[in-house]
Amino acid sequence: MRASPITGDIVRDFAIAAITATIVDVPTVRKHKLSQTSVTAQSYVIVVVRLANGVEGIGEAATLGGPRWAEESVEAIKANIDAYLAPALIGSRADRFEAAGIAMDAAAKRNNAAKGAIESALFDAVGKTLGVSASSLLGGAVRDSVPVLWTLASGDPVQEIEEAERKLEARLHRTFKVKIGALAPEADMARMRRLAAALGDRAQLIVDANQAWDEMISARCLPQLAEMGVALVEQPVPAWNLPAMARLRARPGTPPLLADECVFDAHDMLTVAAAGAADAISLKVVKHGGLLGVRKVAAVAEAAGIALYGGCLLESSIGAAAHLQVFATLRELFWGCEHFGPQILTGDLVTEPLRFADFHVHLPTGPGLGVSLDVAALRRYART
Ligand code: MUC
Ligand code: MG
Repeated sequence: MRASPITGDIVRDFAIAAITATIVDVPTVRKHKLSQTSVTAQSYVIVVVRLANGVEGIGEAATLGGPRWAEESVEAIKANIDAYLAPALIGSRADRFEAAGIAMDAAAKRNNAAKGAIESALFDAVGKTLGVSASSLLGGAVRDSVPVLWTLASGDPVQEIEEAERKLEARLHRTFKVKIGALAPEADMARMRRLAAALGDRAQLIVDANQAWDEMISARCLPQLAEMGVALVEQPVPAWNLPAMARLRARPGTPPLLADECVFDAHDMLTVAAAGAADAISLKVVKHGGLLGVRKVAAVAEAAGIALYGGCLLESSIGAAAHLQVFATLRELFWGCEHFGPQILTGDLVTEPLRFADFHVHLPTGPGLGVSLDVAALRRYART
């Protein structure tokens, strides 16, 4: 890191000197099962951007079950960063975030998780150079912590009730998102009834079907979920079926619907809003291509009166910190967030893990993303 001989400050030379991408695999504490995939480890691409002044910034691209939650896999993310996105940015200024986005969009269509990891690392490197948080570069924080939920996804209600009780006892989580759609609908309804009976008076329950149901199943099951007190239903039908989302929302007895896989960018958000297809939107760096993209999607949603939900893809503390830096700047974040990722991993990739307490996850206070890479952990989990 080059310091000025006069002021001692880090030289504000924001030129991007190098970008590296490393695939890592971190085991999870238990199997995590969604409707269309199941994992026992989380794979990420960890990006390190080094500036000409020697400062290094970090970012993370998360995936969930390879290219099965969405189309990006860590293998493709690393390949496209190395071959297309990094070469498009070397030599340009890291503090010109929108210009970096223009250059990345010219180099590759979509690839939003890859772009999001790089942009996060730019915010981290510039923040660390200037000694300010990424949130202060994004309009400034309006909150220092965010309510954080936990996801129940073993598929076994006995284990899930035990897990939830432990989280409640430890005052870590009191909203639980249940992954449904892998079982037959009737089996999922029976599972939800057991969870609601055991937890309903002490915790809030929401569900995520990850596109598994069709409109007919949804019309049959959504009123049942409402009767159980389920507060929010995420992406019950396939991402393409916005008319079904709108028709389901219009049916009496439907809980509020949360859009996830049907909104990747601000244009999708406008289309969903115009179709009346959602009550809330799950914001994610992997979908929106970075912190600036999250704010753009949030702005369209706010204009349409659609509530904000801080989404995740089971990121480690690196990706979770990136999300918290931008979530902290949103005036409203009605549904809190789901950045429980660091808690489901058997290890982490930062020197100081995020703080989870009083049912909230707390915004790290350091410069940039507020976290620092644990280089030994990166080596430990790197895919050889
Ligand atoms: C999703 O679809 O929301 C978020 C939490 C979780 O368990 O899965 C992710 C992806
Ligand atoms: Mg989802």
